[in-house]
Amino acid sequence: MSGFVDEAQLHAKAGDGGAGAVSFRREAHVSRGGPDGGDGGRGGDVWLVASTARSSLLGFADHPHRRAEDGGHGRGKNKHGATGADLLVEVPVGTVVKSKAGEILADLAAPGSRWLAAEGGRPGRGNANFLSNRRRAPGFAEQGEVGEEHWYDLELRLVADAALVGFPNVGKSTLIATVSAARPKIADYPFTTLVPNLGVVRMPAGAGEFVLADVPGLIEGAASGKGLGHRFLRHVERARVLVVMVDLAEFAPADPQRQHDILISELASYNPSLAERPRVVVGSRSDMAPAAKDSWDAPSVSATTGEGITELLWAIFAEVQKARSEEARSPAEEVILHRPIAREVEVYREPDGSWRVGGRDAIRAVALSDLNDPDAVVVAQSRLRRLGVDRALSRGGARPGDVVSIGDLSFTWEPD
Ligand SMILES: Nc1nc2c(ncn2[C@@H]2O[C@H](COP(=O)(O)OP(=O)(O)OP(=O)(O)O)[C@@H](O)[C@H]2O)c(=O)[nH]1
Ligand SMILES: [Mg+2]
Repeated sequence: MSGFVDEAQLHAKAGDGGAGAVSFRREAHVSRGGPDGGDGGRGGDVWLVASTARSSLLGFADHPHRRAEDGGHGRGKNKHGATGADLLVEVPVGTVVKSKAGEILADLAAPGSRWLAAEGGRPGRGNANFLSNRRRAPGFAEQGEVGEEHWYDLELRLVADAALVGFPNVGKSTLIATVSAARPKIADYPFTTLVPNLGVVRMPAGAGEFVLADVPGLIEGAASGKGLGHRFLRHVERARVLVVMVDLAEFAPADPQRQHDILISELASYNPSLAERPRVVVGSRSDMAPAAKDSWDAPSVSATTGEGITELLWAIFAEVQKARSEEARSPAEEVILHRPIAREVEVYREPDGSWRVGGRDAIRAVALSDLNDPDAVVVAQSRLRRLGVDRALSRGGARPGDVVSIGDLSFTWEPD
């Protein structure tokens, strides 16, 4: 239980692309043969994968760093560097990925959902690629691109078929312990349960199964932060069915109907759609309240005597099945994907009158190049032209002679 962690940070670092090689063939009679420097290998990606084998974000608590393998460098004789292996990072189903600014980037709600957290660097090309009629002995190759690197906030929102909601001490944990293999702590005081518990309930005769969540008790004001419930309401958000449990015991803090009304209004003020969620209402600890039970017309259970339990499970299961078949008709949304840098070329005017070119492909064209080698700069510039940088600059109003910066490269613009 203490191993449950539902918030963590992740630092994803993709592998760097390997550098291309500068090499020339050695031949018996020629002092310097043709270029034969091989390309580097691509850097590995970091992917997040939703897995049912993980139940919390504990693994990230003290170890947030995940790094994929770098690509190998190219070598002579046209040998290419090895591709860096991708790193698959398993996270629990229901993990939400947020940027440091709090924006939701991905929602890994289904088992097997994948999301690219950091893209591996592109490989550098070896000098064998730069042979041309004019350039017989290219003395340069490309650098590998540095792999992406990002910090994220991870947040787990449990995915259960049904969630038990009720005041503290009404018998939620006792119920889940009775009907599943879950073994939460049970005691006769409020807020015994401090973290959500999940249990799998198997229906008789192979009818099917469903996942039931026991979340910490809610009290009036929970939606605005009272008690413990607030932190855990997000685990209720994804449940297909809510099981609203009210205490029928004689000394319960409020009568059953009032408990019910408070619970529904707290759920609704946390997230209005929760009030519309299919729900099953049940009274608990019926053995402790024969008198109150008479005025209660919804179903009731006693975990102690077993009364009403089977009927309750069938009622929950029926709602779960209904919700599942509706979902099958309208499949859930795709994983939300966010790209931090536009792929297209973008041109901005700096306050000093110079120009800055943005956009991932343009920045890449420059990042791959060895800017100390004049030949390599020529290659980078022709690639920029192909990407439409010249066109974008003239459309933006740049004039020949203006200073243009792209990544680390600054030059005087002379369109041909
Ligand atoms: N007599 C009787 N006692 C019950 C029944 N169900 C639970 N209890 C007792 O009620 C007390 C509270 O039960 P829990 O299951 O811990 O209640 P909870 O709703 O999980 O409480 P929190 O985790 O604090 O929100 C314990 O002492 C249980 O033994 C029942 O059906 N009959
Ligand atoms: Mg409990």
